[in-house]
Amino acid sequence: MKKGFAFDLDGVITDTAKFHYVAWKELADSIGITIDLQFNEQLKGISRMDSLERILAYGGKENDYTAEQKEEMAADKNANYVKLLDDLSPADLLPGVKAFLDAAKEMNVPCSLASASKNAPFILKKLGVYDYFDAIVDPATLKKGKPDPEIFVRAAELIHIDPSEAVGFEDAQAGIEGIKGAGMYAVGVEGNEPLTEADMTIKSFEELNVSDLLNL
Ligand code: B16
Ligand code: MG
Repeated sequence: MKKGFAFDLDGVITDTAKFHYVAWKELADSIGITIDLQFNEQLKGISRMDSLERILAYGGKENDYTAEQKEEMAADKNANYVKLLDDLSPADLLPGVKAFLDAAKEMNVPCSLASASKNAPFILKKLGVYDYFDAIVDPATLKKGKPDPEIFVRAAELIHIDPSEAVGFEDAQAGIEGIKGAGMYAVGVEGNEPLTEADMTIKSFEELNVSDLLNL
């Protein structure tokens, strides 16, 4: 029996990866590094600063900037990213997500958010689903990012269940590894790249039923 759900945000609830990509590409271009959509796959689920480090390493510029300059670059990227979120609305929820959250609420199943994004509360409010979450992990309080299981262990703790009693939803390979490392049941939401190690993979939440997941 499962008792609660832990959701990733980007790629699971809404597709913000396309906006992250536009904002990172602009930053990378400004320092002479060319990234493409294939490289962008590596940034999914990875924290803002770790994403910047990966971009710099990709361009062979990992030793070219001070910590302060990197903070500035990350802040510039985020300011651009947040501007791109301006038009985000409930219409940007991925297919089946709203119905799934409605069903979970109806059945009093606690839901927590396990996103690496520091913008997550803002995004959930824009999407009109903030109130569906009983808890949101603050990524600033974590020691390690995905694929470390810490974020998912915390997500279960915050809704007062054991990780083994939770189902986790993720679109990134790093996130699936985190869910499995925490001891949760992993549902992979497949986008462009196939996911390995997930207990179940889906294309969208339209394929899921809350009762079936609770009975796992
Ligand atoms: P922010 P998720 C992740 O969201 C994104 O997939 C990743 O590309 C991004 O760098 C990270 O959030 C941090 O986001 O810059 O908004 O703090 O998939 O963990 O929901
Ligand atoms: Mg994601």
